[in-house]
Amino acid sequence: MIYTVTLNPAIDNIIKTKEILTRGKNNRIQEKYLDVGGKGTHVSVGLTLLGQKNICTGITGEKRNQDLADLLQTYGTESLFYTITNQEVRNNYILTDESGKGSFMITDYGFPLKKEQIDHFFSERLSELKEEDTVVISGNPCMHTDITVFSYFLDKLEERKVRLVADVSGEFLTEILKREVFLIKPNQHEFSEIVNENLTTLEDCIAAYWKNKSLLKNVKNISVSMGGTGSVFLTDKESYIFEPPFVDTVNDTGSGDAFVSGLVYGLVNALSVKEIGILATAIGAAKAEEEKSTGFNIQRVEELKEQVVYRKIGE
Ligand code: TA6
Repeated sequence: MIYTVTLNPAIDNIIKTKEILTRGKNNRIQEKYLDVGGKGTHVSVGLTLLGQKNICTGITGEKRNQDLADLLQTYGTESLFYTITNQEVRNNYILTDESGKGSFMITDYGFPLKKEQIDHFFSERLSELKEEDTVVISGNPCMHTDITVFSYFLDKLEERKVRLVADVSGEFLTEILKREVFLIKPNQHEFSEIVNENLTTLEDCIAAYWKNKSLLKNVKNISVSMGGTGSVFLTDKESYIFEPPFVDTVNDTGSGDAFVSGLVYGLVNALSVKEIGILATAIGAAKAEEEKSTGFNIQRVEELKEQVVYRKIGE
């Protein structure tokens, strides 16, 4: 089974303005929606759309948990979060317009987690975890969560010998790199931080991967994403560059998470690196064409797959 774990989920308030968002001007609203906020939640939605069974879980506040569950349900995704009394699902704000330049994200902090909550989360939601399961930790916990709490969570996962996938950043990513991990998906800035170098091209990322092999010794697969420029998928045996097709970007929030759902689907279903990268790239692009934070059109993914440009490194 695939479990997605979101330790700080949100409800996204998406606000689309009538005209291009401009400072010092009254920006009238054209449309507004509520949607799922992520990020593991988005991975679950992606997997569901791809027909892959998964469990969408994590920790959130009891207040508005039902609203979040209802939003997930609109994509056919069942969720079962461990909820904390007197806490609320945070609200994030996504501002979009018709500039085609992407969205603005304004996010709340959420609440910090404690060790006892991790224990309860495990006993109430993860008690059936077993060796062949994949756990996708996508999104950081609230930044005020003590790193020892996150490390404690990872210890507990390690005991179950699960396959770990992580899309986290900063000190949480540093903590992940101390463990055996099946896949990480840093963006170029997060990867730059890991290797302590300013990486500006996909080729820089490839070079940094080989230069920092000892630092990355616990990681089986790495996908480094650079937004519209593309991504590199790096393993010991083979590396590929993938460039996305051009799309009219409506809302790029959640594209990275949709991309991760493609990576996870591909790895779990033992697709080749080439197939995995093409699928994930097409999904990320198809998501950017949508108004909301999550979901994509599966037929559109099939069309876009034909337009993904890829290159095997060293050939
Ligand atoms: O990746 C998109 C997204 O999950 C949004 O839906 C939004 O809620 C935000 O990212 C949350 O990011 P954060 O880093 O605050 O967990």
